[in-house]
Amino acid sequence: MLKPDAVERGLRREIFKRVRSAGFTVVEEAQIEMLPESAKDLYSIHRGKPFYDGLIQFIASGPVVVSILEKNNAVLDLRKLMGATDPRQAEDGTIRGDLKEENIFSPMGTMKNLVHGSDSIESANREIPIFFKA
Ligand code: 3AN
Repeated sequence: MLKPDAVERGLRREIFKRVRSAGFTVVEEAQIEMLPESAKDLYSIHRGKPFYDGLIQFIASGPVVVSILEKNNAVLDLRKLMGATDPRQAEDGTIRGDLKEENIFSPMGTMKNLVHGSDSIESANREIPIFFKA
């Protein structure tokens, strides 16, 4: 998922170019607006954490681009391409490392890290219907 910061900054082409260059097939791609209920569903594992409310508000604050990507070893390879969760720790050559903003925090204290990727096949199977039910 391209988060609202990536979409707002017009990075859709640039990010999908990197994804395709890394060998992924883009099976589905759609711009949607996440309702707060869907954002809560997506991030249910973070409920109760200090950044949770801000995260939900941030994800529902503007359009996002959701996609289904296919590749051998897709989960790990996409995480490598995205870089560390904290963009300040993301290496050069990664999406988060190369495209981060100077101020990576939203007004609500959420880390603006441009992209989300499923952390396992199980997560992907849970998240895809959340993204594409609309
Ligand atoms: P990832 O997106 O790398 O899988 P998660 O799932 O641990 O990372 O975190 C989900 C999102 O929550 C992050 N992408 C970021 O926007 C936000 N977030 C995570 N940790 C923090 C933090 N310590 N402070 C503020 N926001 C955070």
